[in-house]
Amino acid sequence: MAEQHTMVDEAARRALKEDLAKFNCRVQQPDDAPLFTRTPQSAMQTVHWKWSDLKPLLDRLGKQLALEPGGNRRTLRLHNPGLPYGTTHTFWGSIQVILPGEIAGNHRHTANAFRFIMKGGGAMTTVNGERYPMNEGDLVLTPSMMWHDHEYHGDSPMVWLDVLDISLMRAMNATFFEPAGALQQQVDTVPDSSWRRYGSGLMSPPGECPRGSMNPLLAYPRAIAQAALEQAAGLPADPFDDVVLEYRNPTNGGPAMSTMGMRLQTLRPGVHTQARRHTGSKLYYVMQGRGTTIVDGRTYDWSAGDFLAINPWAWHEHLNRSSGDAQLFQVNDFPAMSALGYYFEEALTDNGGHQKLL
Ligand code: GTQ
Ligand code: FE2
Repeated sequence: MAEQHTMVDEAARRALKEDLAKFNCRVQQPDDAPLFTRTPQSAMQTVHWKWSDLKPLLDRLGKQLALEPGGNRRTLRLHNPGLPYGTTHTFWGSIQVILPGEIAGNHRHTANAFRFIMKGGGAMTTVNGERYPMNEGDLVLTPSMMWHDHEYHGDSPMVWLDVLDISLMRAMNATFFEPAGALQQQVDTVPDSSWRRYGSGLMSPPGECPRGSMNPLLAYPRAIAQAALEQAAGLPADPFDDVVLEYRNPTNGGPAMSTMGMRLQTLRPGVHTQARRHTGSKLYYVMQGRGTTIVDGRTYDWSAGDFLAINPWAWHEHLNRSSGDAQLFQVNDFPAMSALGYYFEEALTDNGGHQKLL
């Protein structure tokens, strides 16, 4: 009886399809995918990029690709083979190669961007008139719609990680891009004022009222991040990440950017973290050391210079296999997920149970 009812319903649904389509309406069809999945399903794949593969490719890009006039960028995109574009379904991670004497011209766009310097140093980036040096381990932000250009006068090619929330911006149909008339911006009289005002993270000039939830700080130098991480090593270990810190907006304690979260972590020798899964995606960059991340039962053995992208709701845990500290830089889309109320996480317990954390 129930079966017969289902067949009648299926026939009715198919019969309605064309009539409804005339009015731009439809009902769920028998062969449509279900409206919901019980847990997050993603086309994104876990991907491991090895520095030993990336290095020769970056050298080739530097030798063979020109920086087009008008300020284009020379970038190697970390492409996820499960997706039409992007490193994860929300952001693009790319490695930018800049050669001595080059200027990556001024422009602005809706996508939020940041640079994390991988190797070398000496380049300068100017963001809305503020000029910051970019050296290994530094993080420099280019929030949405801020003008930015880069300039480099070192003696060998320099590379940094660029991350932009392009896929999220596209999903929201909010793409704007504006090239500037001039190749470079005028630099302010005080070239690094956001850093001078807010860079200590502890104190800032009285009476100033930063604009809403916007982060007024554009640069997070390595020395301060490393000192903070060393201080944090004195805290009880984080069961999932050992020692981990978030780059924050110093004026309100929120994430440094509105859509993307950045973290720095140390895995001490011998550490094997507890497994966890969460909504949202992330990309790790291995700054130092050697270890293994187990993602949904598959092992990824990484060492310095490697990248690892982790898809939503995948179980993952980390092991440090080096005799010294391993250090990872991470970008995720948790601030965007949290702002929408879509961030959830679960821990795997010792007896194989799942414990809801958030
Ligand atoms: O440096 O401004 O990797 O606009 C992609 C788009 C870098 C940049 C990228 C960009 C930039
Ligand atoms: Fe840009």
